[in-house]
Amino acid sequence: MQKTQTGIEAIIDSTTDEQLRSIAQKVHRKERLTEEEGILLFEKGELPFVGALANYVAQELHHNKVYFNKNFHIEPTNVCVFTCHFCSYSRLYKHRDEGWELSMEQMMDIVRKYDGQEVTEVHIVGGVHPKMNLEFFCELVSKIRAHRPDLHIKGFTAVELDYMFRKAKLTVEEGMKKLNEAGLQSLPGGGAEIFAPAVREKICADKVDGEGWLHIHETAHKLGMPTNATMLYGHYESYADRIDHMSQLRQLQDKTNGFNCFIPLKYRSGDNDMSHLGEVSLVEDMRLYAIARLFMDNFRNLKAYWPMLGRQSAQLSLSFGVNDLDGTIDDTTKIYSMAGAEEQSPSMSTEDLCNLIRMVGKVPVERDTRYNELKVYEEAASM
Ligand code: V47
Ligand code: SF4
Repeated sequence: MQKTQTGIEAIIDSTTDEQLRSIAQKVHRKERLTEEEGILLFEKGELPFVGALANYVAQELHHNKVYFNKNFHIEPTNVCVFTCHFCSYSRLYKHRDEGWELSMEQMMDIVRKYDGQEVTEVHIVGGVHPKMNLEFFCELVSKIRAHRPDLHIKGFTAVELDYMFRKAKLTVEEGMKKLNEAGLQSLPGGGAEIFAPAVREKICADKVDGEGWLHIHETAHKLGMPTNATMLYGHYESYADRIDHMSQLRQLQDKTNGFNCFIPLKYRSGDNDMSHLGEVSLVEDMRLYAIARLFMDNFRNLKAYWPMLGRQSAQLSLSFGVNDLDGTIDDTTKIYSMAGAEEQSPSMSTEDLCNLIRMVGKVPVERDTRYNELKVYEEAASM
């Protein structure tokens, strides 16, 4: 009688390339892939191969569950002292009349708009404004905390924090403690871009470097604050740069276990200094998600940020290792619509998001920021 094969055994058996077959066997044995193997996957791994392996790993970890959370964004300003060439969103201080600068009250009005609504998280992120300092943001965070203690406050990229702390003449640890005491609970993953110094020099030379970004996240982890990690891909970076970036994150995760999730961010070419580069294809997007799922073996959660990727591509990514679609989000984020993403006014109701997940045979699960499960949406009727 013929032995029944599991999905992964069939993949192993049908792979004729020795190197790829050996990688598939390692994935089956739950062994960590080396950097060389990661690069090889980018060079040789075709979408059906990496996709099937990534789907296997995601199924083992999460079965059919796909997570989302109910959140809203506050973007205090798009005025920024830095000049990242991929950024379509920021305006220099001297051109601040073209941008926005929200007052404390305007930001609290956004928070109050959600009174009585079932949101669990506020995500605060924006440009680096020379006049919005640590004291200002400690006050904002403590006001939000006082107004709505049940809301998890996730805020400020390492880039914003690095600038704030340096201006306040505080160490990263001192500054982080102040924000934490004011009520900040976790950090988003922005600002990581790509750590490789030569590429970083080309795309965002004047902001915190890779080492500084990692130090800020490590400090947060040590204080018990979880954080996210991103990688901006699809511009000048090589496959080796992508793997180097993911490897540095993997090493820090080994050390602290403080990352909640990994979020690859596709470079969008609308209206910025790098527009001539264009954008990578959908196949390359899916290959990247799949390889991230295989390489980042100590990150349980791989997030596709749908406002940036577009909802159809985000839906597709659920078959390539992704297990999280971020949030329902109101139309409060402008970072991607200004960079030419399909989602010009990104907002999705819980029902829309759940339907999108169900259409690919998965089960929508609402989570909180720390990935505690809040509600499993088994049936369409229970919304
Ligand atoms: O660091 C800016 C990116 C990031 C472009 O942690 C661009 O849950 C593509 O990090 N094309 C900020 N990307 C946003 C961010 C984020 C978003 C959602 C969720 C979380 C989280 C974090 O946006 C920047 C940069 O990498 N970005 N411009 C662009 N043209
Ligand atoms: Fe400023 Fe962030 Fe835009 Fe860079 S990506 S210019 S740090 S807002």
